[in-house]
Parts: sequence; structure tokens; C-alpha cells
Amino acid sequence: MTWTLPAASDIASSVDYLFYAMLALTGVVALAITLLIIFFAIRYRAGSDADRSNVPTSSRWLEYGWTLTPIAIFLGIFAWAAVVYARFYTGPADAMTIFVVGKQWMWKAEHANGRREIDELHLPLGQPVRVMLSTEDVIHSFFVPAFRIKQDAVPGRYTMIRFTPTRAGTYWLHCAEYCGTDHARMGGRVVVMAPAAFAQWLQQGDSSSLASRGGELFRQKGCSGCHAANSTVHAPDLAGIYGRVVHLNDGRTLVADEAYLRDSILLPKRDVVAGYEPVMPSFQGQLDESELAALITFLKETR
Ligand code: HEC
Ligand SMILES: [Cu+2]
Repeated sequence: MTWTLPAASDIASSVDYLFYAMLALTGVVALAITLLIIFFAIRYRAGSDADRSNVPTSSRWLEYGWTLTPIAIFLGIFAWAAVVYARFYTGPADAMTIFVVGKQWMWKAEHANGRREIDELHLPLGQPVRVMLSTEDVIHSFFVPAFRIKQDAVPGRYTMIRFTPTRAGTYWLHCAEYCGTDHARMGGRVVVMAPAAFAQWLQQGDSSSLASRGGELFRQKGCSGCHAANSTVHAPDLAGIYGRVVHLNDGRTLVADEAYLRDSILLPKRDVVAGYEPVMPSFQGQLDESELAALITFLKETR
């Protein structure tokens, strides 16, 4: 039996070190203040014979000390925490992307090969993972305590969190954002399996892959009518779009990631590519989260 949670991801112990360091620091400060209060209360109680003459009215060095020391400590904690925080969002490029959708009151996950699951998330041990989060209704928060990760799913956009599971086992998955009546029951489990067992698990079910479904949608929804090389409409070539640096009409430059591709499809007027007319229609309301994930995976894989 342990009184701590297992540390089951690559970032878990760095979060723990930070947490225990802050706990120790605030504990020491609280203890010191408490002891001083008790000491002064006894020493300067009414009627004590403590020396009250020649009280100093100012001390420059004391003031420097109690101003600069906390500043140094707080900035140090800030820098430390920022380094840990950045690890949630940066990582190896070969990470496996999983689309997870929050919905009152469940988590729906979809793997690249099309395998879907609800309130369960199977992951291979040691494989870097990127979870692309979205929601069909209100804000939810994807929380796996054993991994020390928590990330909000926000309406109308993708949010992302990355980690590598480092311990096989079954761990709790919760929703950590109050999201209505059954919020407390919204959750399930994350199952971290050996890579071979995971590969076997992934093959069960006969769904077609996200990329191939996306390719079909690309034709069905009329995207190919404009974006195909032989189209009469002047539209950008989408081959190799993912990760490309895109220059926009208004002078901004950004890198095409999932969030950008999503916005390009749902809010095409927002980021108009330089040199093109804003003629692309919005597909808001015509694609559900699963279809969007399929289209985006297809676009990621077109070369
Ligand atoms: C009526 C023609 C038309 C249709 C239909 C259309 N697009 Fe577009 N698309 C454009 C044009 C023109 C642009 C460039 C201007 C802009 O950014 O809005 C563009 C831009 C994009 C971009 C950004 C490209 C870049 O280089 O950054 C993506 C991604 C995209 N479209 C995907 C799609 C998808 C997916 C569909 C189908 C769901 C689709 N488009 C349907 C005309 C179209
Ligand atoms: Cu929720």
C-alpha cells in the first residue's frame, strides 16, 4: 500500500518534485511564522519585563531582505514550474495522436485506425501520446491523476496535451470541470498495455481508419472540387499542409497544426491564406467531431 498515487507518465515525477518542494517551502514558512507568533506573544505579554527601550524605527537591510528573498524564491518557482508546464505541450514529433471528445457525460476516444471507445482509453506503454481534445457541449476537463495531467476541453476548438505512459496498469480518468448533473460520474479508466497487446487490441473491430474516412469526406463534402490540382477554383494545394508555415492575408504567419486545420474548415474567413480569395464556405454544423478528426487526419497524411 502506498499513500501516494502511482507516477505513471514521463511527467508525473517532475510534477511531484515541484509539488513537494512547494509543500516543504510553504510548510517551513508557516511553521516559522507560528513559532515566532508564540515566541513574541510570550516574550512581550502584558507585564513581562522585556526591554522595550530604544526600539529601532527602520532597518534598511531587513527590508531588503524580506523583499528580495521572497522575490527570488517566487521567480525561482515560476521558472521551475514553467519548465515542467512546457513539457505538457512539447514533445517528440512521432507521438501517436488520439482524438478525445467530451460530451455530457462521457469521454469518447477515437484512434487513428478508427477504433472507438467510450469512457475507456487504451494506450501502449512507452509510446508518446498526443490527446487532441474537443467537446460537443460545455467545458470539460480531461484529468488522469496517475499521469498528473489535466487539460480543459473547450467548445469550438482543439486543445492538446501530451505525455508518455511509463507504467502498465489501469488508472482513473475523470472530468475535472463541473459540467452539469452527472459531472461526478463522468469518467472511466485508462488502460496502459504492453505494445504487442495494444496492437492486438487495436485490431479488434472493423472500423475504417480515420485517414480513409477523411479521404471519402474530402470528396463527398466537395473539398476536392476546389482543392484538386485541376480545379477551376483558385485554392491552395493541401498536400503536405500539416506542419507547413502558412502566410495569411493580413500579414500573420502560423504553422498548420490540428487547431489551424480545424479553424480553416469551420471558420475559413478567419485565417485567409495570402494570395487567395475568401471563397471557401464554412462547414460549421455540417461535420461532427468524428468527421472533423477524420478530415484532419487525412490532411495530415496527404503528401
Ligand atoms: C468553394 C471552394 C472551396 C471548397 C468547397 C473548400 N475549400 Fe478549402 N479553401 C478554398 C480557398 C479559396 C482557400 C484559401 C483561402 C482561405 O484560406 O480561405 C481554402 C483554404 C483551405 C485551407 C487552408 C489551406 C492553407 O494552405 O493554409 C484548408 C485546410 C482547407 N481549405 C480545407 C478544406 C476542406 C477540408 C474542405 C472540405 C470540407 C474545403 N477546404 C472546401 C476553397 C475551398
Ligand atoms: Cu465533464
